[in-house]
Amino acid sequence: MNLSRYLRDKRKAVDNSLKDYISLKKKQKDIPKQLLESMAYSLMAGGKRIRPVLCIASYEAAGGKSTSILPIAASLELIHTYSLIHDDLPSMDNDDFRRNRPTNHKVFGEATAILAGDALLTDAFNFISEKKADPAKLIRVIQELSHASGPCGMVGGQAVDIILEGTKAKKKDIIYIHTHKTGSLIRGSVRIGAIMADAPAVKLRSLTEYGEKTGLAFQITDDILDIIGTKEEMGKSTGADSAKGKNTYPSAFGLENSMKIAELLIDEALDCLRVFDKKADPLREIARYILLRRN
Ligand code: GRG
Repeated sequence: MNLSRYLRDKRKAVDNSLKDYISLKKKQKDIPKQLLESMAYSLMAGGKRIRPVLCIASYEAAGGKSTSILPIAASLELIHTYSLIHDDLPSMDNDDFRRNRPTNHKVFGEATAILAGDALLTDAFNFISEKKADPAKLIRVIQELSHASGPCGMVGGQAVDIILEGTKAKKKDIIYIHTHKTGSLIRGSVRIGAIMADAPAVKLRSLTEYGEKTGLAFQITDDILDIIGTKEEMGKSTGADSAKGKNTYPSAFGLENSMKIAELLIDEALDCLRVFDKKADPLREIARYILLRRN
């Protein structure tokens, strides 16, 4: 299969769904103009759309056939974009540059940036609830997404990351940070695709493990790219982790070892897919791409 074509097509489909979302918001006259501009500024700033693409690929691997997964997949990008806006705030990572443009608070001010993040977070659930599908299944999806992004997931990981910044964290804490801050939403994206496709329990388990392993590998490669990548490739400032005293895989395990750990995780992720047929090829290729990515 041709991964570049697959990624391009799925990203386009996700972008169209996000454009529809923004158009719908523009028709809702009671949303303050500046708030909506701030939401759209970050949401439509590009980005790899890797979480929605993983959700779609998992849906297809589990036998899902239509494009009906799209609004649900796109809702993952609303959550992810909110997390980036908040992560960049002065009280968090204090970053000036993201997705090749000034960060949201640099353009709209801190208060509006916080509110734009809040709006995207809450609207993600609204977006899902509007979908015409089996209500019981949608409730499962909402549970997955709130678990993945809330205090047991992404927010929990971010909290420990911030609390331990500037200290030498134990390896187990770094693993907690990475599996929660980044891994949880990636795991959730894969699981949501599988749930929407009615995957049987054994396949859901394999896909969950695939999501856990690729999710951790994704954050390890992010840490590595912060050292070896360039600002142009990453669309954000690099070298920031060590300047801020962040606890990263390279800081705890060394750069070369971190690369080896990421490779091992990807091998294991591929192994989780052995019971799947060709329909899981996009998931296989995305796992390999995580190791080779430059942004
Ligand atoms: C609750 C106040 C409050 C804040 C939450 C949870 C959180 C803030 C932030 C954590 C999420 C975070 C920024 C994790 C880092 C993960 C990461 C690798 C981000 C970059 O993702 P990519 O590479 O980015 O997918 P693009 O731009 O391609 O979408």
